[in-house]
Order: sequence, then C-alpha cells, then structure tokens
Amino acid sequence: MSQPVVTGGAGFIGSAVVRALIAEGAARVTVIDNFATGRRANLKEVAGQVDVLEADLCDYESIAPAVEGAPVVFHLAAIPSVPRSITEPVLAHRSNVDGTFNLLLAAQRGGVGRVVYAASSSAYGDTEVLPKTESMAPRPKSPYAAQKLMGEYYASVFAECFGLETVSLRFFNVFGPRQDPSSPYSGVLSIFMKCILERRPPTIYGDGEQSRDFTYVEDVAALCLKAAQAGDVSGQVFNAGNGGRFTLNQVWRMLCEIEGVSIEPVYGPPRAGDVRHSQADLSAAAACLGHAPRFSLEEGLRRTLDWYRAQQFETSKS
Ligand code: UD2
Repeated sequence: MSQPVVTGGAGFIGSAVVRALIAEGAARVTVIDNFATGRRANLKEVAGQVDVLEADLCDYESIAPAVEGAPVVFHLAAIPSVPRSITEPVLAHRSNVDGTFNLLLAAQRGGVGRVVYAASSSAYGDTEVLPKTESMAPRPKSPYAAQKLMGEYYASVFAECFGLETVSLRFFNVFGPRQDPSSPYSGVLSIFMKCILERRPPTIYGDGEQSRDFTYVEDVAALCLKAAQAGDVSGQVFNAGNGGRFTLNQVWRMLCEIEGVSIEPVYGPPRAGDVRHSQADLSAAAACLGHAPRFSLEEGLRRTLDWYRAQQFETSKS
C-alpha cells in the first residue's frame, strides 16, 4: 500500500494527523482504529479520502496487510490516561505495549518507510530541572508512563536491530477540538471546557499548582508530518511540546476571563501517578525536525472553546 497509515486515526490527535496529511496533499490515508476511544465523527470532514480498517493492533493478521509497503505509519493508537492505567493496567498494557510491539513488527516485516511514534512526556516523571530535555533519565511514575516509555525503547531498538526507521515524539498534554470530555479519564482541558460552557466548577485534583506544557493539537500534528520527512533522525526521541508552562489554577482563571465569568473550582485529593510540573525544552525538536509551534495557550483555548460551543449548539438543535 503506498498511502500513509495512521493508527488511532479516528481519535482526537490521530484524526488531526489525518487532516494534516490530506491538507498537505495525500490523496488517501489508511486509518487503523479499534474505536475503543476513537469516533467516526472525528473523520467526517475527510471521510471520502480515508480507508478505515476497524481492527485492534494486537490482531497481527488483520493489521499487517494494511501497513505493508506504507511510506510512513503514524502510530497514535493507545489507551491514553495515567489514572486509567492504574485502574485498568492489563487493558492499558495490552494496548500500549503489545499493540505497539505488533505494529512495529508488522511495519518492519512490511517494509514500511518510517514509523512516527506518539510517545509521552509522562516518561520524564518528576525531574529536578525544568524544562525537560531528551537527555534526562526517564523516571516513569505510572503504568501509562512506563508503557509509553517501553514503546519508545522498542521503536529505537527496531531502528537499531532491524533497520526500521522510527522517530518518537514525546507529546506534552495535547488539547484542542475533538478531545472527548465525557470520561473521567479525559484530558483536563476538555473537562475544563465542558465545565466553563456549562457554568459549573471543575474538580481540581490537588492544589491546582501542578503545571503543564499544554500543546495545541494542530502544532503536534504538524510536527508529526515534519518527523516523517526529517533526515538523519531514525531511532531518536524528541519533545513535542509548546515550551510554556501553566498551572491548572492559571488555566482555569484564563478560561473564566475569556468567558467573562467567575467560578471557583472544587478541590479534591491529588491523583496517584500525577507528575507535578511539566515543560518541554524544544531545542532538539526545533533543530532536527523544524518544530515551530504556532499557537499560544490562549489562542488554542479560544479556538477550542469555539469548537465546543459549536458542538453544544449542534446538540441543542438535534
Ligand atoms: C499525561 C502526560 C501527557 C499525555 C497524557 C495522556 C504528563 C505530565 N503528561 O497527562 O503528555 O501523555 O498523560 O493522557 O505526564 N486533573 C484535574 N481534574 C480533572 C482531570 C485532571 O485536576 O478533572 C489534573 C490531573 O490530576 C493532572 C492534570 O490535571 O494534574 C492533567 O491531567 P490529564 O489527565 O489531563 O493529563 P496528564 O498530565 O496526566
């Protein structure tokens, strides 16, 4: 198959990569998704140019023909949640580790040109220094972090031992349109968006002074495409962040200001496996991949709010 493949392509980030590929001229894109968290609606704008294979990455026989000969595979399929990996460690391991291994094996045997792997900033754990650079020793604090790190290790070992070109991108708290706010495992900003539009307080776990490098989804999708093209990077790991750092309290206040309301959050106990502070050093990604994020946090928040507002309007019409 000569078209790019996106695993998890019906997901929030995966579908952004699909749209970016099509915007850059791909005639067709293959999506592999088991629809555990992905949704067909995420692909509706590009449905005519997407071939969807509904399959689990653990089902080698199903996925191998779909990746064979692909110029590039973007591997975004995962069960992406720190708390879920603690309540459902077996499910998360199967998806994040076994699924990744199977995908790499199928890619290597199928002569795939390159695999771009969605790794996670959670691999760093709590570092003494900020921002976090790729040369720091990883210190995973949750099963999810360990699983994502294992995927990175496998990606570089497949490059080293089997000659499969791979690049791992450590995503830093990606947010934006289409992120599903409906689960307790949802990303915090999608939950914040839903709360602010419904004019009710969010629950913040801990004191809200933990900080994140929130990264707008289109910037991450653009970086994925750059990582597919860049020369001389096989086997390497790069930060995929925005470079900023905001506490949850700050972000909630920004949202309140944008919406012109004042709502006090409710505070709950800290969450197991939570990293305290997170911020990406972008030098390596900028130098080797040409990473150049375009969206400030505020711009990303405004765009995302507009999208959720439009969804609310659609739902209220139907
Ligand atoms: C981790 C990774 C991120 C990505 C993600 C996938 C870090 C620093 N980041 O995100 O890169 O791989 O996993 O899931 O490890 N929270 C609340 N209230 C809520 C929900 C969350 O206060 O209703 C808090 C939560 O305790 C945490 C912060 O918000 O301190 C962010 O949580 P998250 O689940 O959005 O993402 P996080 O940081 O676990």
